[in-house]
Parts: sequence; structure tokens; C-alpha cells
Amino acid sequence: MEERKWWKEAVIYQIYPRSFADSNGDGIGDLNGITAHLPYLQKLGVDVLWLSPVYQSPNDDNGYDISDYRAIMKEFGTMEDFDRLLAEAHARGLKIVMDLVVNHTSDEHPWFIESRSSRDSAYRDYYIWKEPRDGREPNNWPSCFSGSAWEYCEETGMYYLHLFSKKQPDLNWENPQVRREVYDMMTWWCEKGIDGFRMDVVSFFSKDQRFPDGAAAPGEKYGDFGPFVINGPRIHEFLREMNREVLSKYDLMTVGEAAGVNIEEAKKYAAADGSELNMVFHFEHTDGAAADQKVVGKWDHGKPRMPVIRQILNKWQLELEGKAWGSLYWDNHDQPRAVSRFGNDAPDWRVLSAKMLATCLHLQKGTPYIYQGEELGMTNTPFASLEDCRDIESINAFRQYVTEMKIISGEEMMQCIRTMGRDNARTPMQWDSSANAGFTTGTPWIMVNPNYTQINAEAALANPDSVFYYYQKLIRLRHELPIIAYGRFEPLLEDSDAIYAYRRIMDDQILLVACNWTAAEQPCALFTLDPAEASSNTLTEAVQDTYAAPPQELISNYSAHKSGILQPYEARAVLYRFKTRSRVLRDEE
Ligand code: TEU
Ligand code: CA
Repeated sequence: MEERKWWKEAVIYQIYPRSFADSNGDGIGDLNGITAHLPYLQKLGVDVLWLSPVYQSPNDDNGYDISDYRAIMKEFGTMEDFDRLLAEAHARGLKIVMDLVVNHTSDEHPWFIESRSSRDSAYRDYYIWKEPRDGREPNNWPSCFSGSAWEYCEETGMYYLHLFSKKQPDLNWENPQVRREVYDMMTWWCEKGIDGFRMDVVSFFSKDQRFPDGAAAPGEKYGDFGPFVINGPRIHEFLREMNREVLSKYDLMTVGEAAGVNIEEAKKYAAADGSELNMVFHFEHTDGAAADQKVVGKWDHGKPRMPVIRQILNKWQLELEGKAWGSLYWDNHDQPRAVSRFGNDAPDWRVLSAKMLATCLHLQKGTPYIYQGEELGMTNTPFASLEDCRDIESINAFRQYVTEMKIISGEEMMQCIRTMGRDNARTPMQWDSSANAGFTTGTPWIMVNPNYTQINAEAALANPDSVFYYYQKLIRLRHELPIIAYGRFEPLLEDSDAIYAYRRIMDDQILLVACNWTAAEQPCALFTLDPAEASSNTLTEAVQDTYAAPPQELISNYSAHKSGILQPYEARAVLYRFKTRSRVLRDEE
């Protein structure tokens, strides 16, 4: 078995503080609101809380634009509130991972205010400044939030780079002083006792210093900056330096948000030798799963197909094995709600499909992440118009594609935003059926999903068959059974367009998992009532060996089964323990 680490056996819960719990009635979530709900998180059984940024910020991108890395955002509270949250979390056995956003700062950060003031500023090279080219932007790179990635600055007659909003100027990682400032700040937080970092757009830090134009489709104004930014020339050098200077000195969990990462690069970012980070998030199943249904840019209003998702996730399971550690997620603050995107949020199917998705993901190999509200089966929100939206990405995209370029209608863009806009994940956590779902006694900064009267934590805690208790059981199983964290992954039924099945193998055990992703019954020979009849080649040889104990159903979203059938959205996980090392297991050696 590979080296055991606490972060390989942990389940991580992501909190978007602005939308989690408001303790002072200003309509904005805050740190004391999180502290007040630690018992709920402890009950769920998670090990680590990843907080989206809580540092001082003008909130152009809801905290991903930082103006002071060593101060708490005033809307979220004070440093004393943070210290209390950290102490209370630790007292309850919960670790706290911070969101490290150092690809860029806010344009209101003192470094940038200095840098933009003069070409001779001592801080000039903290950022990326370029002369105009033919009186225009230095190259054809787009911002991820629409428009050009360059903003002209009158004071000095130059452009600065911002791969996100113009209020998020990119830091110049080529500058050793910038890296020194970052490492000092990270050390300051580690000395406070935090337990790790999630690293924002870690794959963008190193840019090709020629800043060449990206390939542009005919007639397109902007080109693709990917080849010159993503997994850039010095990124692994920088991260190995960060590891030496900071990470290696503390017992941390680190996860890199690596937009555009591929398997080969992931093996470097998350190398088993611990030289860089512990793991990365890839985006192949979130960005690419409905790639054939794109309307414009990242936007679609379609439905990802399971065989595409399975092919992606299985590839990552098989190719990281023994080389690097992986992360498992359906949802985060940038994604639509999992049960709406990947499952079926119709009232008849929502609970079943949420539990099926949870089973399918949480019994794979890697560290699983639960996004706030996912454990309740929270759904996408019926945003009526752009006025209901708050996310700069959606607002800018609407202006670019509908108002300026007129390439789609406002209603089609709203369909896309309702399908995959980031605000879907950012509506208030639904605590109970009281006004504003118990999130605030004030006016919430963003609308509450109207279905909070049915979907909320209070109702879930009162219902033993809720999605909450299903997640609680999956988390407990991961803590109890090493095969879930460390067993080798093997795909099954790879040609099924309805069932996602796999098995995990470790020592004398096989864990068999099968999930029906459809609303119809599907034949499935993997599970017959008498495993000895199991006709799949996965168990036939093994079942001739003697069992050390009867096959044990670990978890299912149905209490009664049909032999050889998976019912709509049925998920089943059965553990087989063998007395002798079965031929199947021996062959694997
Ligand atoms: O997201 C990085 C990123 O790649 C996003 O552009 C993401 O792919 C997109 O939003 C999907 O629709 C990180 C943070 O997670 C995001 O919240 C920030 O807006 C962004 O960086 C800039 O800090
Ligand atoms: Ca508040």
C-alpha cells in the first residue's frame, strides 16, 4: 500500500463564506456564522474546511481580488473572529485550509497602487507592464472575464496584464521579490496554525516572457493564451521553491486549482515525492463534459453525458495510480450545483440522483471535496434575469455576447447562466424554512433559491433518509475502510451508456460499485441476489474462492433490490472479503 497521509484519508468541505451563514444581519455571510455552524460540520463528519478567500478585498470577484493578505475582509469580521474560528475548529478536530490567491492581487493592493504610479516605482516589476503595440494592447490575449487581458494605464502610458478582471492585475512571478513576499505571507499564516492552502489558478503563475499572440480563429479578436500561460515554463521551478521555502516546513495539505492541467503535468504538480503540492483539481469533467453542446465560450445549456464523464474520471484514476494523488469533486463555487448539472433535480429524482452521484465519486481513489449545500442536494437557481445575478463572469459574458456582439439572445444567455453560471453555487446556504432559509435576518446579498422551504439542513437532519445522512455514511466508510482511500481502481462495464461501475482492490478485499445514471431500470449482472451467480468476469473467478465473511453491502440509496437490475439512479457498493488470496487478486501482483 502506498504511504499513508492524513490528507489522503480526509474529506474536505468547501465553504464560500459570503453565502454560508450571516451572524450580524447585514445579509453577508461571515466568520462568526461559520463558527456557529461548526457542530453541523462536525456532525457531517468532514475533516477539513477549505475557506474561499476571507482576506481584505473590494469584492470585484468576491474575495478573489485581495487588497491585504494579512487582514480579514471587513464584511467577514475581524482577525479576532478568525482566530476564534481557527481555535474552535481545531478544538473540534476540524482543520482549516485557506484559499491562496497569488496569481494576481486586487488593483487596490498597495503594491499595485505603488506600481502603477510611476515607471520607476520600486514596485513596478511586481506586475506585468508592457508598452502599447501600434497604439493598442501588447497582444491578443483575452481576459477570462471577457474583453482584453490588458488594461491601459494613463499615468505611465503602458498596459498591465489581468487574465481575470481589470481589478485583478497579474503578479509578476519572474520577480524574486514577488515570490519572497508571497512566501513570507504564507509563512505568516502557517505560523498562525492553519492547516494548508488551496492555490488559486496555480497553473497560470509562469508566463512565456515573449507574450506572443495566441492562435485566433478567423475573425476572432482574441487568441488562445493557453500555450503561453497554462503550465508555463517555470511553474514547477516556482512550486518546488515554494515547497522548500514554506510548505516543507509545516504539516500542511495543499491542493492546486490547475485550470488546463493534463495528466502528465498533474504528475509533476502532485508528484508522490512531495516536491510540489499534494494534489490538483483538473477541469476535464466540468469544462469538457458537455463540450459538444457549447453555445459560446464556456457556456452551454445542455447536459453532460455519463460515458464522457466516466472516460475522463477513469483515465485520471488509472494514470495517477502510484504516481500522484488526485482530488475528487463535482462542485465548487465556480460550478453549477452537482445534482442539477450531473444528476436529475426534478423533485421525484433529486434525492436518489444526489445520493447516486455521491456514491459514484466518494468511493473512487483520491481526496473527495464536498461543496457547501451539496450534502443537502441543493439545486441550481431559477435566475429570472441578469438582475438576479452577481457574478462578474456572468455579467461580463452577458454584456459581451448579448449586448455587444449580439451573437445570442438574452434569453439563451440566461438559459446558459441558469445551467452553469457560478451564482448557482453562491446562493445562500439553506439552513431551515424560515425567511431567507435562516441564512440571514437581513436582506441577502443574492437571492435565496425559492426551494429552500423543502431543501434545507433542518429538514435534512430530521430525516434519516436525507442526502445529509447518506454523505455522513460515505464519509464514515472512508474513515473506517482503508480500501476506499488506498484500494486500486479498476473500471467495469466501460461500454455501458447507463451504468458507471468500478471496483477497488486491496489485499484480500474487493469493493464493487455500480451506479445507474438514468431514470430507467437497467440490467446489471454485477449484482445478483446471490453473488455466486455473479456473471461478470470481475467476480466469477473470485467467487470460487471461499469468503472470509458474507458479501457486505456497504451503502445503497435503495433499501430493496431487484436481482440483476439497477433501479432508477440506484447506487450499490458491496464489499467482498476473501479467506485466501483469490486468483483475481493474485493475478494483479
Ligand atoms: O478560478 C480560475 C478559473 O479557471 C475560473 O476562470 C474558472 O475556470 C471559471 O470561473 C469557470 O467558469 C479561480 C477561482 O476559483 C475563481 O472563483 C476566480 O474567479 C478566479 O480564479 C480568479 O481568481
Ligand atoms: Ca454578516
